[in-house]
Amino acid sequence: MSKALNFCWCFLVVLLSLEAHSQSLVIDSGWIRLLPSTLENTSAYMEITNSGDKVIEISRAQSLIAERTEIHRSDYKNGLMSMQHMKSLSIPPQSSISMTPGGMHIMLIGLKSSLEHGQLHEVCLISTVGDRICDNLEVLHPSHKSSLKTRDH
Ligand SMILES: [Cu+2]
Repeated sequence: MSKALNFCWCFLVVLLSLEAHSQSLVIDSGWIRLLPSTLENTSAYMEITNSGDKVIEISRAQSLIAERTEIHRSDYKNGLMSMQHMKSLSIPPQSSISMTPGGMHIMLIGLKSSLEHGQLHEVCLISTVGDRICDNLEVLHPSHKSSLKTRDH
């Protein structure tokens, strides 16, 4: 029992020190889109806020549930949607960037196992200076997400 408690404390200390390191970046309202299990890719959405006074450049995303995790932007051209891999994403000081369906998203490529509604999976963002911010995102059916949104606001 006390061993488990010690482990928890260690974990908390590690979490707190990570938090202090990248304090000015916050992830909110994150979720992972639930798609039919036959599909190997899906995307994640979130709101990223930079509350600091310097631009933060995010260079990549990470998740253990996919073979590759990339930051993408959707583009409509001639009525067709395509996706572009963004090499980096700048977040100006005192501002937020929203990743939403049809816009920017985190692409989870090659899911290692099928996702289920309600699961939580960690997704991390890594800045060009090596800061790392992570959040547990809930796997949601897109229609659940829209009902959540109306509940939140
Ligand atoms: Cu994509």
